Amino acid sequence: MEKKEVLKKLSPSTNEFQGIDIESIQKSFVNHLEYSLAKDEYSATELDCYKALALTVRDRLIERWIETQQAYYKHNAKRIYYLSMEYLIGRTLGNSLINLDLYNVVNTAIAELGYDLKELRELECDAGLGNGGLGRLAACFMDSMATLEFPAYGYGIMYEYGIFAQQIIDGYQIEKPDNWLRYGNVWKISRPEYLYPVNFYGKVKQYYDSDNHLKTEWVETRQVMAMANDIPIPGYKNNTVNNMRLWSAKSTRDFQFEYFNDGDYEKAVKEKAQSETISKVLYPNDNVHLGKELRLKQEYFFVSATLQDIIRRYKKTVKNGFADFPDKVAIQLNDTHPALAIAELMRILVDIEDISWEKAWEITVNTCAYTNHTILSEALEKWPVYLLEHLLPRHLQIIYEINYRFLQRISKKYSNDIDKIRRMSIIEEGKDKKVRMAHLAIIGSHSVNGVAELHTEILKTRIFQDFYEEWPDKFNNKTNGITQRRWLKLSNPGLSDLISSKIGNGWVTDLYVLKQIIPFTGNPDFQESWQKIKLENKKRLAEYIKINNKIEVNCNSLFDIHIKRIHEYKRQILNALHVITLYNFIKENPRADIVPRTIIFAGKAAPGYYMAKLIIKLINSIADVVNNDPDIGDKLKVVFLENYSVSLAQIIIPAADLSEQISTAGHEASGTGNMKFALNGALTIGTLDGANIEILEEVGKENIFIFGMNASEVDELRHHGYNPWDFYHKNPQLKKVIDMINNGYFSKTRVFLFKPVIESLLDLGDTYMLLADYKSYIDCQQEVSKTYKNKKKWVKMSILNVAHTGKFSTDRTISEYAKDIWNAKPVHITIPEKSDEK
Ligand code: D6G
Repeated sequence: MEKKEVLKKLSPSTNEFQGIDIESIQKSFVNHLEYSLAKDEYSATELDCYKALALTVRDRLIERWIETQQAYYKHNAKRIYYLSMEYLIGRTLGNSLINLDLYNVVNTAIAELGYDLKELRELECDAGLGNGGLGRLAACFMDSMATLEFPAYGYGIMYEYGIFAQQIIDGYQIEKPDNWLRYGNVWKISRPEYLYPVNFYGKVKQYYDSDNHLKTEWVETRQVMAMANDIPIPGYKNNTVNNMRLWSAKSTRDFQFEYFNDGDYEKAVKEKAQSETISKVLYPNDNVHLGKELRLKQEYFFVSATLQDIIRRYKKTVKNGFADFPDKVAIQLNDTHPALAIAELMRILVDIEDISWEKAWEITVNTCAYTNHTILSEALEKWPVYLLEHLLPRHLQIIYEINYRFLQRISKKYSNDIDKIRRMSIIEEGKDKKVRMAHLAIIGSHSVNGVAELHTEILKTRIFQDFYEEWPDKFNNKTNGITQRRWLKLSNPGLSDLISSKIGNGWVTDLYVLKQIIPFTGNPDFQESWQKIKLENKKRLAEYIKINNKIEVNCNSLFDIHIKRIHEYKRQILNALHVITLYNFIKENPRADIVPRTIIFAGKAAPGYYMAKLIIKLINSIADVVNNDPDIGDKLKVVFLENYSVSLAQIIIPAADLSEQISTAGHEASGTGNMKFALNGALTIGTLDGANIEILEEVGKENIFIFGMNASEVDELRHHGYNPWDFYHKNPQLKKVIDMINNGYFSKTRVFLFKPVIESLLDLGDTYMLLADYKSYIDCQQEVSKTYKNKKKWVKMSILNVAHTGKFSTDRTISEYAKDIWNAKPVHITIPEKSDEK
């Protein structure tokens, strides 16, 4: 018998998969404790027990994973490749237990051994390989692609340090490195056999071969190796386990030897360390392009390794060239961060595979698709030409060629309309010439999508208007979503169970099923259970706040929550102005019957974003004054929770009464936090921005609190000259609030501390128009309080919000991508039946 056949015959999964009963789980657990971790009942720590449990679950993932990967080959399926620089995964154990339908069994099995599953789950580090919405979206997409049985792969970077851990010291953010792999990570399986060289620098050599064909080679490069690390991604109760492959940078043996041979040991070690810095750290910036060389290296490193892996896999099944490539491969670019894939695919096809430019271009465009995530100009990637020339000289040539051919077409069509040509060119002219990555992505893709209806409209009519006119069919909308497996079933078991007790479990794989709770909206028992669950969730959060912030909060107060990255356009300052307005009102009207509120903030600021860090300090300073003022008592509390993360969000969101989604209209592409809150029964106070508009459409205007200018009104006011001083002088309440900050009411020992905040609002033009929306926001907040007093009305609104969140599942989003962009078909995975005689 051949070696392979022997292996197959003996493979546990050929015979029978690992048991999923209590006894088998317990057996695996103790086996792992002993054989994988070398521990006994005396030496096993809690962390060992978490690991043994995670390994027990991992075994069950791996057998399904292998089955899944083999099935994709058997079906010769079209693969979907999701390329993303960020995956904000959070913890994996709980989610895997839910998706493998093992939660209850494992809970019991572990309890019988004397352990508490909830406690063990807490020992897992969050995988924080992302900044915010974009990375979390990628993680939700992975879950939905597996649940919908799509042959999908996530590709990215295995950062050794994820998003920094945030500490709040004296009200200020302090960043600490996130050394998340320190104690190893059970879910990460390193694959040193999948090792690809990635080239940098060097020069381009061109020559004519014996057939007089012009050949191009990229030579004298420096190499770094990319090593694969795989993380299994299970679908919900369907045996599919997809792969997420994240690359680590490793030095090549070659160049170390060079120095070793020269006897320069120190240099050899230094060079090794240097080349491995590529995958060391995630850039902690959300919605901003910094233009650092190392970041460009990261982008190319990940794109190059990924394309080599995709092509290796393609060649395993297709032997007759690349014509079928777009029928077998779909590449989705999550923002422009992986847009170099377009130039790299062209390089591979033309320079290495010897395919003509025209054919290679057709293949590339038909394979790639681009998702835009932002219209903020500071976030749009533009790489200096000199940097590309230095780091990736061949790619720059290719980009020039793509641009030349494109501009030829445009000039012919629009009879040399210079302005149009300048606007559409991939190259931005000027003192420092730059490559506009979004233009490269649009020109090199067959699909360009925005992430919410308003955002897509803005792409079509404003920032990419010329391209939309050229290719109206390329542009489409794919409203973002969230996975209900993590964001309801796992994080809010109380509400999940209540819902399922009435309408069954169908909502877990079809979120529209939640509509079936509508008939229970007016049912007093159902309402009472609903309120009780919310209260329990609030108590859990209150406990967390007590432990971490040493603040006692009133669980009967309205939990008003603003959690997301700290950014001026997200307008945490506007919320702070409301806090001070409330504070003043309580001071001035001590006897007024007000609705008590606990206003909770959380979020990280980019370490180099001065204003965002000052906003954190401002919130904490306001909290100090408010929380310690005896006139205020428990009518108002302000809490800033440190180190916002996926796991913390899972505690905060189920406890929310009110969700703050208050960005300046036209600035937040979609938002996904807004969806998580609605799914957990919080009501939204929001502007007509991003997906808030679609939440409004779904839940109805009577079940949401909308305020402020819409996107066109924002544009119009800007266009006609916005003067924040007018609003300041017109509104005494607002003036008082601003003056208090300005005069050091919240910074008594450093009176001028918050001057820059006030300057930005008054002297520097109030870019995000907080003052213009202030009155409308305050009025709307009053409406919120009034409504909250009517408990019956509030609970009905809460139930109706949940009932109407069906649209916001990533299952819907992914089905649309698969149909409209990828033309992908699901593959159903079956596993060997359990034999009875055993
Ligand atoms: C499974 C099936 C096997 C495949 C391997 C790796 O073991 O045929 O080679 O996964 O998958 P690829 O990365 O080669 O697709």
